Amino acid sequence: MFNLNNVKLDMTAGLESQLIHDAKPQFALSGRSNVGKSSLINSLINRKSFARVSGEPGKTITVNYYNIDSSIYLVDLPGYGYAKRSPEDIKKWSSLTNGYLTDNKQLVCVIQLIDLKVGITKDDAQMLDWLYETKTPFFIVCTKYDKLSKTAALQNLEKIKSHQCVPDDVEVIPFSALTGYGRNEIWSYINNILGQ
Ligand SMILES: Nc1nc2c(ncn2[C@@H]2O[C@H](COP(=O)(O)OP(=O)(O)O)[C@@H](O)[C@H]2O)c(=O)[nH]1
Ligand SMILES: [Mg+2]
Repeated sequence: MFNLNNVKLDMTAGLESQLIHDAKPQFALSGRSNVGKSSLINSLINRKSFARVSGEPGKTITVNYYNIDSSIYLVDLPGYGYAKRSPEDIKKWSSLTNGYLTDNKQLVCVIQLIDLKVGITKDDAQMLDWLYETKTPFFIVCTKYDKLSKTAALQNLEKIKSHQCVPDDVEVIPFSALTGYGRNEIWSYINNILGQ
């Protein structure tokens, strides 16, 4: 297990040239703006507000590298699907995201976040297709589990698992940043991948 008292934000990259290429394995969080990426990072590292939780979705277009105990990076990717984005910002999003995801040898796994209440959007489906086509290892975290009744949550979870863009062997983990539900399972899964 990692020493979670040893967490640093190593880089807030707004330019492709700032992307990190050192040897540490990277786990990248991908998802819609507002899906709960920053909240998941805070929960994983036991902090309330280390990663900025934004009331204004899609505002910052940066790739944020959280250095976990000098061992791995949790990488907060800029969110997609934010309707009010300017053409320049869309361009910036594309070049930064493509620059990050393309030929990234340190990228071990993508953690794809899906809002359990919203389900798989068109943008999510596009991302899932891309992950499948590029053979990028990934698993799915369904966020905001606390917002639904147990019955509705299970129904939506089944819908996500059986979606045509979700291969049968892909792990789907329900999670709530509010209660911490699913947090340990996500860490176990990460450690599993690392072979620890
Ligand atoms: N109820 C609930 N709200 C959440 C959860 N995760 C995130 N949120 C809220 O959703 C909003 C967006 O979260 P944030 O982490 O900034 O999303 P990001 O844009 O993907 O980084 C914030 O208002 C969070 O408080 C969750 O598990 N449960
Ligand atoms: Mg965020």
